[in-house]
Amino acid sequence: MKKVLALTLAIVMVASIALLAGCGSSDTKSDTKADDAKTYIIYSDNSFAPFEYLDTKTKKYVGVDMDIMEAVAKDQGFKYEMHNEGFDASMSAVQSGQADGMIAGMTINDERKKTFDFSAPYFDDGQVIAAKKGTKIADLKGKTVAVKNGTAGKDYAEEVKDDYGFKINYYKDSPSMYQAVQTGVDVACFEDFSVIAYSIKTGEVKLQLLNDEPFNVKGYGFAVKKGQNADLLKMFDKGLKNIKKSGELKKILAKYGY
Ligand code: ASN
Repeated sequence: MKKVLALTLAIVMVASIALLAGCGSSDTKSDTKADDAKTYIIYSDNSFAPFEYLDTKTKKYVGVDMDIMEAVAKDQGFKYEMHNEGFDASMSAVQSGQADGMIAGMTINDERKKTFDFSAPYFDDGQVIAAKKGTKIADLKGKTVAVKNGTAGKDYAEEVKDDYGFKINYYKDSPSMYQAVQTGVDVACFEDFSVIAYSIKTGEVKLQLLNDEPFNVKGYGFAVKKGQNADLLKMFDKGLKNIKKSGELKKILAKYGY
């Protein structure tokens, strides 16, 4: 493993990928008529800063995803209700029809495309391994690592566990996973780069990254159940295109340090 890159440098890198993704052609307001009576139920993660997290002062969920959803709904003229229930819970809610859609820093990948339909990507990220200071990749052998249920990080850990020789403990949210590593229950955790980098930067998480570049960098997208809610997905895509073009998406990302 090479030396861990300076966080700021890597953040700039990820941010520039996101900005590149922002260069699209123009689009007009939706021709998919928003159903005035309908309030869409949208699920999200609950502790995934800077994409969604509870602002302890206002007691409201804030973050990149929360702002994108608000901007897109405003642009397309539809109503929605946000439920911040956790990542795995969001995927289950969409699959069971309890939720119409989800926005949760959700990585678009081929496996998920079998059961979800995704919007165009609005941000790019991959996973990293984080551990206490001084830990080396070789230290994972014979130990347990922490992953979050249902995530791309979990899938990646399951894929490489035999190569590295570790076992896996599963957690329901990111803070439980970080806590398990900080208290020494697990030797490392698998998390999205920009999310753990953000918490390391704010000082909330005292861990370091073991890989200098994120694995499996892919887009984040809004998702609906495959074959369902096509109108909602269409409106989301149109709204996203419009906020990319108007510079609003850039502003939202900048507000959270990208
Ligand atoms: N990027 C993660 C995933 O798609 C999402 C999350 O943890 N909220 O698995």
